[in-house]
Amino acid sequence: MSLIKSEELFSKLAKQSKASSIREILKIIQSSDVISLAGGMPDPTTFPVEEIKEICSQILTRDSARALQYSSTEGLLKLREFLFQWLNMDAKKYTTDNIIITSGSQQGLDLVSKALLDPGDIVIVELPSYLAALNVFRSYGAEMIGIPMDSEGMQMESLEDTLEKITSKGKKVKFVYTISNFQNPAGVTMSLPRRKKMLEIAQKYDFFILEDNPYDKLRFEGEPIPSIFSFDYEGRVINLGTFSKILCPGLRLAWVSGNEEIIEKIATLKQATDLCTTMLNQLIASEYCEQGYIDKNIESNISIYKDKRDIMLQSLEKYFPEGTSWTKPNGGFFVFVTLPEYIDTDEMFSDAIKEKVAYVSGSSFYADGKGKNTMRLSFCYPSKEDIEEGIKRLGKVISKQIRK
Ligand code: PMP
Ligand code: G9A
Repeated sequence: MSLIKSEELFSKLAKQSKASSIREILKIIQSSDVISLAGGMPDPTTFPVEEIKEICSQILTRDSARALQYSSTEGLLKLREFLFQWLNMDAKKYTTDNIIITSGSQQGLDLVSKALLDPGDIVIVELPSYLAALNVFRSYGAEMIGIPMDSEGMQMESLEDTLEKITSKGKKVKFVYTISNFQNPAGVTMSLPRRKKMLEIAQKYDFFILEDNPYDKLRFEGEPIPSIFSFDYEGRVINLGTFSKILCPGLRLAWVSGNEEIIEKIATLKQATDLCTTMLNQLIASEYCEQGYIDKNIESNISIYKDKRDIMLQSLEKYFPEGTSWTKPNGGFFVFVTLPEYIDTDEMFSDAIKEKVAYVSGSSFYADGKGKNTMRLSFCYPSKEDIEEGIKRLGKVISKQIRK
């Protein structure tokens, strides 16, 4: 217990910050026998432990002075060069100066927000959206306006209507935040026409697009769709990518790509946050990629997660009662479930825990506080057996709530 009244001395930013409900759930269910369909944690069997051990030992034998030293704020050039090639960044538009390495995409979200947002600024988000991003925007005092989605992603007519209303009040939007592939939490992918339309709208109303793309390489079927970043020619799109879902999140390695001004500003702001991303981890990832492992790892991840997605969808069909529906993702980690309007998934959570199964209730993902009858289910972490058993238990919990 502390004697100082810390609350009274907290900054406005700290007072308006909110703990992530995912992280809170993780605390509750850690080391218990609850089957967690909650956190979007990668399956640890996808972590290439042996390769990392070997690479780590090579680096520490060969290059320890550099590996254990500070690095540049922008990040290891070799890693940025690899990413430039690997992501097929257009050399007519960009150089490696258009990429900065960050300590996770979560830091990218924070630094972009720090660079662009003043209290009261408007950010447009998808309904629903990644709750830890919403928490960042909220902490910088942003006003968030949500736009509904359907199976093709954010609805562009609704976006335009909202922008007309905002503009007619003499206000402006700073950026639209979108997770264009296998969205967290909805599992939905934005179609190509919508991506093009979003860029057109951004040009018309003059705002940035923040495209967060952690799951794009985890496509189980169908053709990849070009990112909005790839057909932007004005430096209007800021793209976030991460090694968390394709290598391992423990390295805390990600990147932001964008126009030179924004990348330089992010570098300045990052200096105040952590000076630089850890050099050892950057060297590990760089070596791992250079030795040709990353694509093979992604291939094997896809096969593991696809099987788990299939089990989850089959189990939902088998165990969930009539009146429930869910998205069918072609990649990523998440399925989003809609229950009848009268069921509140926040209230139902304690029943689920009694049955030893956890999910994330949907309302945390809705900037407008709605979505009370929805929930996010992750198929990434639990074993296939636990996915089936977890869905069976959850089906029982929901069935008890269904009005006949
Ligand atoms: N954005 C989205 C949409 C995510 O789902 C996540 C992780 N769940 C992140 C950002 C943060 O990822 P990282 O581990 O790179 O910080
Ligand atoms: O907070 C974490 O551990 C990352 C997971 C994100 C998610 O579940 O969306």
